[in-house]
Amino acid sequence: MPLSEIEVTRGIVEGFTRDFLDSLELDVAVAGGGPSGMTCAYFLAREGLKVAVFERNLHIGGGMWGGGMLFPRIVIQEEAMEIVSGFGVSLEPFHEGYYVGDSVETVTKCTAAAIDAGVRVWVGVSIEDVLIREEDRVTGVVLNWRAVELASLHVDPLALEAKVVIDATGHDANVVRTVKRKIPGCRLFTDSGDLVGEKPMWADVGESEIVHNTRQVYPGLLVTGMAANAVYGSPRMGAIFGGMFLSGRKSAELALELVRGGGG
Ligand code: 48H
Repeated sequence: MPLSEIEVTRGIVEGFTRDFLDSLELDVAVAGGGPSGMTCAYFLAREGLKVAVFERNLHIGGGMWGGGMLFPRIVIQEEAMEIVSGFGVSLEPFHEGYYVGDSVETVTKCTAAAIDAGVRVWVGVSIEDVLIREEDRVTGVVLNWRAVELASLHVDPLALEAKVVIDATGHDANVVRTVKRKIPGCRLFTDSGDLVGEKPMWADVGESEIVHNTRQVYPGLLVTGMAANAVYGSPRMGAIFGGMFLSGRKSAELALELVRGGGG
């Protein structure tokens, strides 16, 4: 049975439209599809929450692909083994308490596990702003195509609601930065009320602080992964990724509490 071009078009547009409309009211919107965002989304979807990841690149995986200086390997601590092995990734021991994994295998298996758990992933989409309602609470995200952003076209965005928003945008902490910039006098839940900024590399400290830094940083907005260290002023850690998975899981636990407790 031949298939006409307009049938191909119909298949794509109908499928996209149905799924996009179904994403307009989420439990949790995750900005960024790196290790922390994908892990967060995976654990939330496993609990039956409606969760979507919005990634501005056309691919998922964030900083994992490049490993350490383009050597496509990442280092994982024992504490995060359970999560990463749970995605089906095989890890090789190389030092007491530390394992090394292939970055391509880690990205692909972590992505497959998240999608199988029910996470909806949108690529090529930037979170460019947030919705703020109910006396300064983040209640959703404002989206645009990354291509529009890159071309500097004046195209107005669309928006959707989420009970909780997760900033998993890595080093730049883009969502938190947007909230800080757009709300006059905004005080984040940090000691100074400001976004402190990432410190130079110190792997042990960066890794040991990241789970603690994974918190609600503004009502309705949680921060995970490198964005958490950037917001709370902790060091970077190079190509050690265990903390990203542990932080992703912690942000899922916190988001679950907010959504289930009605605090979302
Ligand atoms: C949609 C966006 C937006 C936006 C950015 O950088 P990531 O991999 O982030 P993490 O925190 O999950 O993992 C960090 C890790 O990869 C890393 O960089 C490490 C360990 N560094 C240590 C060191 O010393 O350097 O992923 C963030 C993702 C990326 O894919 C971005 O494209 C995406 O977020 N993103 N997506 N809307 N506004 N901003």
